[in-house]
Parts: sequence; C-alpha cells; structure tokens
Amino acid sequence: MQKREAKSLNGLWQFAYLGEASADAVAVAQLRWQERVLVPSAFDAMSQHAGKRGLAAYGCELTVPVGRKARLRFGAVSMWSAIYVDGEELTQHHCGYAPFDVELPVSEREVRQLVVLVDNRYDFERIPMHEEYFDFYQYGGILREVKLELLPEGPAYLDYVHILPTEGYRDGEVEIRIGLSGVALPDTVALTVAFDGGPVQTMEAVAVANGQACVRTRVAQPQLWSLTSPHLHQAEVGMVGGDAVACRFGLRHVEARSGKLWLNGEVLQLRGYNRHEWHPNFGPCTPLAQMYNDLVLMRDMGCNFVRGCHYPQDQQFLDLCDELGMLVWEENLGWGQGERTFASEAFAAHHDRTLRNMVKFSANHPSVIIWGFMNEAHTEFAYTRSFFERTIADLRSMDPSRIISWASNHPLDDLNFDLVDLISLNIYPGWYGCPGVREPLKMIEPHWLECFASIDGRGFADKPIIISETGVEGLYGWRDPHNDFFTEAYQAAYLEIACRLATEHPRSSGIALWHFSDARTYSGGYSMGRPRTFNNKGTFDEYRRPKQAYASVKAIFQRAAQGA
Ligand code: ADA
Repeated sequence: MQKREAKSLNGLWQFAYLGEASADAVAVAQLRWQERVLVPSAFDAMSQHAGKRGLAAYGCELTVPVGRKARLRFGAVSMWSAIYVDGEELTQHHCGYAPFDVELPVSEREVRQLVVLVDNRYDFERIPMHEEYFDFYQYGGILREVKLELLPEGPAYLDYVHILPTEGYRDGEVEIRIGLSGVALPDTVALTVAFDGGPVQTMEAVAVANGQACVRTRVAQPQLWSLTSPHLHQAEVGMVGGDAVACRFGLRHVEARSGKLWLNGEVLQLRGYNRHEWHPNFGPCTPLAQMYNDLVLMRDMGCNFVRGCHYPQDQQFLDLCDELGMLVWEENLGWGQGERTFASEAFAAHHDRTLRNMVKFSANHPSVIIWGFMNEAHTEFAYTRSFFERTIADLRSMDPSRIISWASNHPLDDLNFDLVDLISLNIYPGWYGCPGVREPLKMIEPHWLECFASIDGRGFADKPIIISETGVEGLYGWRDPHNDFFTEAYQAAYLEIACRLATEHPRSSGIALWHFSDARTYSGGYSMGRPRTFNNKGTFDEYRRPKQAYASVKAIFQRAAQGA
C-alpha cells in the first residue's frame, strides 16, 4: 500500500494587497509581491491592513515530483477565492469558512507556482453566502491550514474515508464509507482495514456506486468515546495494491428520541456556549493554544458542549474536542437569510458544496454530534421548505449517525420543525423587544414555557428541545447602581435564570449560552446596536476576562454536571 504523504504549507507566503482591483483583471504570473505574510492569517486582522476590504494575492512555491498527481487541502479561504497553479485557474471558492480540496494537474515541472486570490468585499451575486448584516466580522485571507498531498499512481484514489459507528457501536461495529476520485473509477474495489495497528482485514469486491463504497466491520477491542473517557481508535484503510489513508474515529452513539437527547444510551444534557473563532490579536485565526484555553475554561465551568457558530470549524479545534471530550454542534455558514437567498441558485450551489465539504472533513470527529445549517433562517415562511428538505436529506445520506438541527428564532411559528431531530431555539426574552417593560427579567421564564407548550401543542413532544442561544450584553467593567441593560449585573442575573431553567426544566435538554467571549461584529453604520462594534454578550470579554456572570453560570453548570 502507498500511504498518503501530506505536507503543511503553513508559513510565510508572498503577499500583495490589490485593493479595488478586480480578480478578472489580475495577471497572476506578473504579480508584484509587496510583503510576506503568515499563512494562516487574515490580512485585514493585521495592523497594516486592518479593516480593509478588497482583493489580495498570496503566493508560494510547491514541489511536486514530476508527473505525480497531488491535491491541495485548504482549511478555509475567505471570503471569495481563486486558486491558480502555474498561471492556470483550478477553482473558485465562495465561502470563507468551509474547507475544500483542489487537484493539481500533472506537470513536467517539479517546482510549481501557487497563487491564491482572495477578496473580502461583499457581493451577493458572487458570494451570496456572505452578507454584511451577519452579526460577526467577516475577514479576508487564508484563515486555516493549507496542506499538499501527493496522490498515488493509478486511476483512482481515496478522496475520503469515513468511519461511522452503528447501532452496534458497543460491539465495535462501524460503517466504513470511502469516497473514490480519479480518472476512472472501478465498479468494485478490494479494501483493507486495520484498527489500532492490529491484523489487516481484507474485503474483496466491494461495490462502488456514485464514487462511494461502503462496508460494515468490527473493531476488535472496542473502547467507547465518552465525555469522561474520550477514547480514540486509529484505522488504516486502503485499496489492495493502491492508496491507503490513516484516520482517527470514536465509538459513540447519539440519539434524539422520546423528547430527550441520548449519548451512549444515557440521557444527555447539553451545557455550554456558542463560540465564534475570534480573538482581538488574531481575528478569526485563533492559535491552537487559545482554542485549548477556551475549552479548558468551558470544561472547568461544567460545560460539555460548544456550538461552533455560525460556520464550519477549524479541524484543529475539533481534534481538541475529540481528545478532551467536548460535544460539538457544527453548522454550515448561515445567518438570518430570507427570500432573496432562498431564491438564489448560486447560493444553493455554494451551500451544497460547502455542506458536503463540512461533512467530508468532519465526519470522523466523535465530538461532533449535531450537524446544523442556516442559523435563524426565515423558517416562518414556506419558501424555506424545499431547501430544508433537500439539505436534511443530503445530510442524512452523507451521515446517518448524527443529529440534525438548526437554530430557529421562530419558536412559535417555525414551519419546518417536523423535519428536525432536535428543536433548537434562539430566544432573547428580557433583552430584545421589551422597551418600557419595568421588570424585563420576569419575561424570561414565561416565554420559555410558552415556547415549550407551543412546540408540544403542535405534536413535537417526542423531539428534544435545547436553547441554542440566549443572553444579553454585559460590558466588561460596566458596573452601575441601576444594574440596567449593558451592566455586568443585569447579564449575571439574566444568565442565572436561563441556566437554572435550562438545567432544571424537564422539557429542556440543555443550553448553549450566547456567547463565550465578546467578538468583533458590525462596522460603520451597522454597529449602532453594538457598543464598540462588538457583540458584548460574552460571559468573558474578548481577552477571556470573566465578567460577573461567570460565577453563577459556573455554579449552576457544575452542579448540573455533578447531578448528571
Ligand atoms: C442571533 C444570532 C447571533 C447573535 C445574537 C445576538 O441569535 O444567531 O449570531 O447575533 O442573535 O447577539 O443578538
């Protein structure tokens, strides 16, 4: 077997900021480099380009053995990008947070010229997945790792290998789904599988349909992945006499049934946060140490759950969640879209490609238990129905082992709840829509109960419910005798009520507070509702300094964790 060779291209790349230029007008072979910048990084998170919106170019040299096939794996390139090798455009990509692959053509030259054009200007026609009204700052650059993989000789290679636990997970049963790519795909394939360095199993003549082959087998010494014992198994999967790849996976089973969530056959209560990938010093390119620190802070508070809002997550972050034992909701990019978006064929095509890549890159992470999409789309309107039906069908066909949900801010009139496994509510009673209310905190519980009753009254009592977002702005250091909106005290009082309800009410399967740490959002005129141009609803400020709410959230979550 030829084990796959991969090399990271992270490091200093050539860079040129091209401003108002149009990508169509750029001759990539004649670019005049201006500086060298670190990949991964967001060029507009760096002081010299802070806040700029325009076209930029990144360049580096690749070494690929003459005549050898290879592919590039991009963790995320934002917001629009075009990938050129030796002056030839290989692909364009239209979502700044989704991973993607691109194959390199074979060449007689060993040293290849890679140029990546990126553009962080909003343009609904070109990148309908990105809109300026989303409540988080969207950057430009090569935001996550870039890898070069040498591909095997021969007509087909392993595009992906997914190892999904089945209902027989306790006995180590898994379904192995492999995706094949190449110039000629076989009708059948002979596979080899070895777990944890053990004996090699061979499966002859496995049928290949639509580029995918699928087999079930068992791990010899199964150990479950759980929050307290997050055991990871290793696998090496190959084609007899051909390509082989190594991957990690976990034996765990998640379910949504009888109005509850279940993990490995036990009722599960989710306690945690929505987390944007963001830090004031790095923008959306948070270093691994910060990802780790954030998870340690959450776990120390008694959290077991993080919603990766509102886009596909960095693979490094998901690796940490696998290894530490943290449950993850991963979702495709989306934020409050309405009719114009659902009518856009370009949006549907971009969303489909990025959704498939989110699953392709993340399917082996046992920490990911929920696939989400289209945060707060206008699901009170029928025009969302067919898109939701198709997206859910796609998710189920790619991966039947996970729970599907979306975060709805239409708890009383969402038209698509019948399609979902887990009903997730973004609700902010006592914050939005209560001018003139003398005691807004008293609005919280009645509204939660009204939502629960409405959902059960519509026949969804068998579906678990979580509060996927709730919270209020608390400005770090703002303490005032009025304890009014924007004070740390109001935020602390609010979150105490929310966490108590979420961990004690029988109809609640948990909560993801909005949100973990303050983060940059709107700029200019959009920012009037966002002091500092930040979303200040973090329990921590942007430097992860705890606000007053931290103590009460931690006390309630830790108590609930002990009772779990
Ligand atoms: C919504 C949205 C979040 C954030 C939040 C808020 O629920 O999903 O991204 O904007 O509201 O702070 O109002």
